[in-house]
Amino acid sequence: MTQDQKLEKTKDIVQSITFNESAVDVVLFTGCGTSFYLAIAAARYYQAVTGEFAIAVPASELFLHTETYILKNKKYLIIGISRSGTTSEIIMSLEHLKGDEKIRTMAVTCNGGTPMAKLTDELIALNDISEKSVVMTQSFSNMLYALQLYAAKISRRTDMMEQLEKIPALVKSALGNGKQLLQVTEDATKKRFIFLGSGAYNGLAKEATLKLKEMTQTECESYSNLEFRHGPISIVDHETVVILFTQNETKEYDQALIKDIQKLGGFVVVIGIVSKELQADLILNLSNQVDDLNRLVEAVPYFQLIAYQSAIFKGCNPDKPRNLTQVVNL
Ligand code: F1P
Repeated sequence: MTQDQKLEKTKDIVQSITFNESAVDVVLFTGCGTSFYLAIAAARYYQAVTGEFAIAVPASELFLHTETYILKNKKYLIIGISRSGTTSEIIMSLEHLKGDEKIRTMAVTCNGGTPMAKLTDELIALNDISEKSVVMTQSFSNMLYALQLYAAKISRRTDMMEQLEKIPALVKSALGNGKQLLQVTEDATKKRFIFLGSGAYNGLAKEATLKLKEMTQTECESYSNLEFRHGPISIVDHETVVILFTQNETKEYDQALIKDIQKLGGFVVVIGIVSKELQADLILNLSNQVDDLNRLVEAVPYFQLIAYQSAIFKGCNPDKPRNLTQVVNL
């Protein structure tokens, strides 16, 4: 609930760093779990803002299937993301790629003194973020925000930077909007949760399922919005809640999809800028002060609150998921 204050600090940290701007062919974002889902959102944002090719790869894949992702004749910037900076797969990937002169590396972490930070050429260290919970919440929003600021900064997109500067205040008000979600999180008849998001929001949809799984052990799924029609829609019934991130480019298609889901008995929650024509069971309107790409972090508290409120309602400890530790090591 205090993540807006940390976002202010994150903004200052990124703005104070002088980054290496030498050209590469590919920017590859990597991490595990929450940090991998963050990589998906960050890569899509980075490519849209800088115009440079960006991809996201799970850290385990990077050392297990290196040739599947790394081409020998191309230059890479590998951006490793990890709250702890000690997760095995991220360390193994960075160690595996170290010494290749066509690869430069950067770490984004909440602990600047860890092995990952020491392995990379550049570092964004958000040392103020010290989450006690096993589950990543403000570390996710802050590391994603840091990478958005980074992309806007190195591409000199002052238009993007001006919008990003509004995010801490917008996140503060989003954090105060949790009450509206209680009709979903305190309704025991709602048993199945699906999160839909496309483009950069696909990373958010994936992270939303992870939050709900970790905090409540509920089985849930995520898809790119229109992919949902190609099979998964067959599971929708009266016990299903679909949480859909809408954007300017998708709104027309989203409206039709929402109607189809409702016809099958599903309850639809929409998060985003919603036009008058768009109808859903619950609408969480984001601010129109910034565009879809820049308001990614403003959308984060809503799905974190869905998971948190559901955990409290079900009597689960949201900070200590079953079968999970703060750092996962092989
Ligand atoms: C990532 C991660 C999280 C998970 C749990 C354990 O760690 O696997 O996705 O929710 O907190 O750690 P990190 O590499 O970002 O520290």
